[in-house]
Amino acid sequence: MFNFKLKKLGIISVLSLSLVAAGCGQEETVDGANSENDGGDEATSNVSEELEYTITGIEPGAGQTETTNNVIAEYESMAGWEQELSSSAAMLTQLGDAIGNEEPIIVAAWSPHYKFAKYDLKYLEDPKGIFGEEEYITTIVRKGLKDEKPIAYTILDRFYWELQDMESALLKAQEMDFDFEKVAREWVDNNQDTVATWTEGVEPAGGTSLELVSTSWDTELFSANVAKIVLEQHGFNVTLTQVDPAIMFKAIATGDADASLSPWMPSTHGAFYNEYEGEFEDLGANLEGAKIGLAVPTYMDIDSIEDLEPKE
Ligand code: PBE
Repeated sequence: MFNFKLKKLGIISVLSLSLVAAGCGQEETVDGANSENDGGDEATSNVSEELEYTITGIEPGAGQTETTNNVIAEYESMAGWEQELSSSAAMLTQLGDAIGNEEPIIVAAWSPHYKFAKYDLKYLEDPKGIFGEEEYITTIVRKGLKDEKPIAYTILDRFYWELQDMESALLKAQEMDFDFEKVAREWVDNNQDTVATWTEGVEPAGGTSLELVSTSWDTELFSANVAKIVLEQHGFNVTLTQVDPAIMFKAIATGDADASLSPWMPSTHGAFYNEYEGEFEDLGANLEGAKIGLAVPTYMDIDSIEDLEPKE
C-alpha cells in the first residue's frame, strides 16, 4: 500500500547504475587531468567531475529530495548535477564504502542521525539558505481530535524532548539492531520523570483507539514508538503505521489518522505542510535543533555548495 514495492525497485536500478558510475569514474579523472585545465580550481573541478556531478540522495518521497532539487536548480555551481535516489540505507552503505576508500562523495544528510557520530562529516555551506538554518520536528493532529480524544490531544501536545535524548537514543538503536520498539521501551522505562511531565494529571483513556502515522526515518520511528508506548500505558489502543511524508500529511488532513510526530519544518516538509495547511492542527515542536543539507567526509577539500563546478 505504501510504496514499498516501488522503493525496492528503485534500490535495485539505482545500485546497478552506481556500479556503472563507479566503473567510469576513474577514467574520467585521468582524462580531466590531461585536458587543458587552468590549474586554479583543479582540486574542486576534479571532485565534481569525479563525482560525475551526482549527489548520493535518499528516497524519492523524502522532503529532503525535493529541497535538494531546489538547491540544484538555484545554484549556478550545481547546474547539470543530479541526485541518485534510492534509500537512506543505500546512501549510508555508499557513504561507508566511500569513506573506507577515502573517495569523494556528497550525500543528502540530516541530523540528528548517527552518521555524524560514526563518521567525520561536514555540511557544505549553503550561502543561499535553501536548506534553511535549523529545522524542528513538529506534532500534527487531525481536526476534531481535541474534542473527540482530549486525553490523547493533551499528551501529544506536551510531547517534547531534548536533542540530547534523541541523539543518545539513535546511538543506542545502533547497538540494538534498530529495533525501535525496544529502544523506545527502554527509554520510557529509564525516563519516567520526563514521561510523567507529559501525562501528569491526565485521566486514563480506557481503551480508546488511536491511529498514529510516522515516516520511516530513525528519529521518527523512535519518537512514534515512544508516543505509542506512553499512550498505551495511558489506556489507549494504539496503531502505528509507517508512511511516506506525502501520505502522512494526507492521512492527518483527511482524518484517516489521528496524529503524527514526523513533520520536519520549515524547509524539509514545508511544501507538504503548505499544501494541507488549515486541514490539520499543529501542536508545535517536539524537537528543536534538527538540520538538513549536503554533507561530505571531512577529508574532502570543499566547504561550500559554491565550491562545486557546474557540468559543462
Ligand atoms: N529526513 C529525515 C526526512 C525527514 C526526516 C530529513 C531524511 C525527509 O523527509 O527528508
